[in-house]
Parts: sequence; C-alpha cells; structure tokens
Amino acid sequence: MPRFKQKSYYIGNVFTGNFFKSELFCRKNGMNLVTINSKEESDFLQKILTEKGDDIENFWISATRFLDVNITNECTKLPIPSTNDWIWFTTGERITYFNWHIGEPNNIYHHGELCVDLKKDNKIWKWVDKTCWDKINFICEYTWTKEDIQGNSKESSQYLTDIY
Ligand SMILES: [Ca+2]
Repeated sequence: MPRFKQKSYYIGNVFTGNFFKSELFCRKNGMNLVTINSKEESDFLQKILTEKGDDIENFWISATRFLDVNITNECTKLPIPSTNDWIWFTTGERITYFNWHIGEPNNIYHHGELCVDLKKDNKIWKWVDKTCWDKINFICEYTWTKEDIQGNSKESSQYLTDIY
C-alpha cells in the first residue's frame, strides 16, 4: 500500500458502499476511513489516485458535518459544534484543513449532505459534501505504530527519526 509519513492508504475499489459500510469495512481490516490533514497529504493522495488511473471518480473520506444543534456538552461545559463545523468521523477531531471544490459544501439536500466525497473533476480531486447513504468507493488509512516500525528493522531507523 502507498505510504506517506506514518500512514498507508488502501484504495477501496472492490465495492461501493454507503459512508458507514465503508468505515465498517476499513475497521474490520484494522484501518479507518482516511483523514486528510494537510496539503502535503492531499497532494500525495492526488498523486496515487492519478497514477492508479482507473475510472473511479468518488471516494468516501472520514469527514462529516456535525449535527445542526446549538447546545452545551453537560459534562465538559464546552459548546457542541454548530452545523458549520466539520469533524473527522473516526477521531472526533475538528477538521482544520479543507480542500473543497468550488461551490462546495452546498448541502444541496438541506441538512442532508453530511458526509464528504473526494471527487474527481477535470483531473483534480477535491471535496464535495454528499448524502451519506450514496454508494461510492472509499479510501482507508492505516496508521503505523511505533511497534510496527520497530518490528520492521530494515526501514525502521530512518523512519523512526522522521516520525518520533
Ligand atoms: Ca454537495
């Protein structure tokens, strides 16, 4: 699987599924739907999808729109994010890097486009909000642990220096 820093990526091109089925497939295989945290990572994915060169144009990533509520978390006393906030479904972290297509997110079904599709348009892959129930392909990520890397002695020393 192609690797960038501490992650490897699995291009889910063997079946199409809704957002949740895609995440379940990733989890069953020790991974999660991909999170894209920087322009560098986004560019790397763009490169591997372009090199793969197949006809698939839509992939689920882990980004989701938070619910349209304006309340305080009873436990933490922190405000629960509003509808304009996007989180990574797999970590619960607020998203800080975005790569939307022009005109997106447009929530075209009004509170219905809660998930994010990495969509190809004119040879460029960018994000569009999409109904979670649509069936498309998906990308999983595997995050390498320190133990994984130590067990892989051939590449490990340089790799450990890079990450930790
Ligand atoms: Ca949309």
